[in-house]
Amino acid sequence: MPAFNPLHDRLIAPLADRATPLLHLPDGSTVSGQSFFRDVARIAGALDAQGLKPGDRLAVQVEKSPLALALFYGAAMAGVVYLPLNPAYTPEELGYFLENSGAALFLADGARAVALAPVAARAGARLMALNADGSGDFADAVAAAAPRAHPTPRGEDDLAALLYTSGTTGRSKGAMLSQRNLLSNAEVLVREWRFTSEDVLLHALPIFHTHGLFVATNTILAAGGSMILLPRPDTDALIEHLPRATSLMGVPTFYTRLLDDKRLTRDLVAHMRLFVSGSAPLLAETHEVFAARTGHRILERYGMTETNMNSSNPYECERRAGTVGFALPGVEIAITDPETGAERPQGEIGMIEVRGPNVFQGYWQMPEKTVAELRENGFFITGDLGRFDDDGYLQIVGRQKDLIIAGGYNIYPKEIELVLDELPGVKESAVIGVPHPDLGEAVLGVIVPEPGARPDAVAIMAALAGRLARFKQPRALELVDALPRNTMGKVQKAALRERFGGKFAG
Ligand code: MCA
Ligand code: AMP
Repeated sequence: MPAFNPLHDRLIAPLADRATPLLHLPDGSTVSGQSFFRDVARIAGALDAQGLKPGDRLAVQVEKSPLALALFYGAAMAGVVYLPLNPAYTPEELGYFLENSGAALFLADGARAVALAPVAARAGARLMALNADGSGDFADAVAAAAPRAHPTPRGEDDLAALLYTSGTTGRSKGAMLSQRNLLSNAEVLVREWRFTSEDVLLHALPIFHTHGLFVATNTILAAGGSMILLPRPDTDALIEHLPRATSLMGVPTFYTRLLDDKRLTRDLVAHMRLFVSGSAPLLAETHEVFAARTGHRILERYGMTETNMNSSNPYECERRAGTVGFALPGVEIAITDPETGAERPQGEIGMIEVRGPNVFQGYWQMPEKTVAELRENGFFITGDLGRFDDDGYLQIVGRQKDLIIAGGYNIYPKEIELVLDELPGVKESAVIGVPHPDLGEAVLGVIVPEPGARPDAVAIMAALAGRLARFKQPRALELVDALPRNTMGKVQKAALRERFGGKFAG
């Protein structure tokens, strides 16, 4: 029998009569599958009551909580497209997402209502409050709503989520993810990573990105497991709750922070089944030191917002440090010549391209960008450079796209350069990522002052603060007389990275 609404039928419906805990909260309380299901059905009812129709966009900028997690599934049940946003975004940044997506409803913390109301009004989105403590007019609407008895019928190709990912021009692009994109990936990860109903995932990631929302949560729901839901990625809390978990998914910063803590011992994690790392490169050294200290080899995998998970180290065989393993079942990975697109022989470095049921449907209302990155034959051009080693393990060796990944957050230099260049006393700027002991990479702003000007670093940082989310703001600024350029006039960022690479050396 064809599924009515695949995400609902596979991930949500099984919770309806599950009396056991789905979520374990830090205060010792739990949320049963049934209770989560009721919230999901009521959220779907509240979206109906607010007049949202299938295909409408629901934008959400709220703190992590059980109800916040249920929002995605309520939207899926109602056929509404879910657009999660980092609570760190400024009103200016949010304005773009709301306008570009044409969101019908925007949920945010009531404390920000004054700053956000004009932004929402300009975009034509209705603003409602959902606060971290579970209060707010949307929370009231959920409490009062008649729970949905049935999901809105959806097909596999219908959109479930719109996740914005920044572009090289500084304009973010909305990656359209279908029901199939998300569900196929969750099913594959359950099998490849051996998740079962016995699993308890320690969930400390944010839930506005693919990693925390889809990879972690959809996989646990598909496996019938449970999660310890931590509001923040706090190392003390990780250490406190690890003994009750079977598995952890994190960005490399989770692992370097754990290693910096003496309480991380073999005994503490002896019972653990699986540690997964992704979203940014895990240094081979971190992998080895973690293995020596704990006896666990971290399983590194590779994904993207546009593609969900592409490749993974094997569960049973060798997990090779410095590699992201093999293509997941159903996913094809090709290494191509970045200029011609022709496939390159085994062992050679080239562009990583990906095809499969995990690959997105294109960029929201940006057909020209979709055509530039998603080939007609279905391969997506990732912008990552890689090679297969002699045993077929995929190594990511660099990025062709100008992107910084700090603590697992993607930061596009162009977006910061555009803001810096507007500031008084700044002639031009270049933003680069340099090695950072905690975040992997950190943002460094290199500034060429106007002739005779001496821009003040404190004033520049203050000017950025209102405009860019904190995680995008440079950790340091350097003044230079001129930017190094090649004969074509292009800024040579590699030369800048070489010059300033030791800035944050630990
Ligand atoms: C926080 N800050 C950051 C970051 N996080 N700055 C740069 N990069 C960051 N990632 C800022 C804070 O605003 C704060 O500024 C200061 O740094 C110190 O914050 P701290 O308390 O250390 O931060 P934290 O709350 O402990 O978080 C650090 C973190 C976190 C654990 C690395 O950023 C995190 O959870 N990252 C995971 C991101 C993620 O889920 N990525 C997946 C994307 P101040 O003190 O000045 O106010 S999905 C993806 O990439 C694909 C699909 C994939 O493959 O998974
Ligand atoms: P995003 O599209 O924001 O989800 O970020 C995806 C990017 O993160 C990829 O294109 C890679 O550059 C990077 N990435 C994800 N996982 C890994 C990994 N295991 N190793 C290296 N880079 C990774």
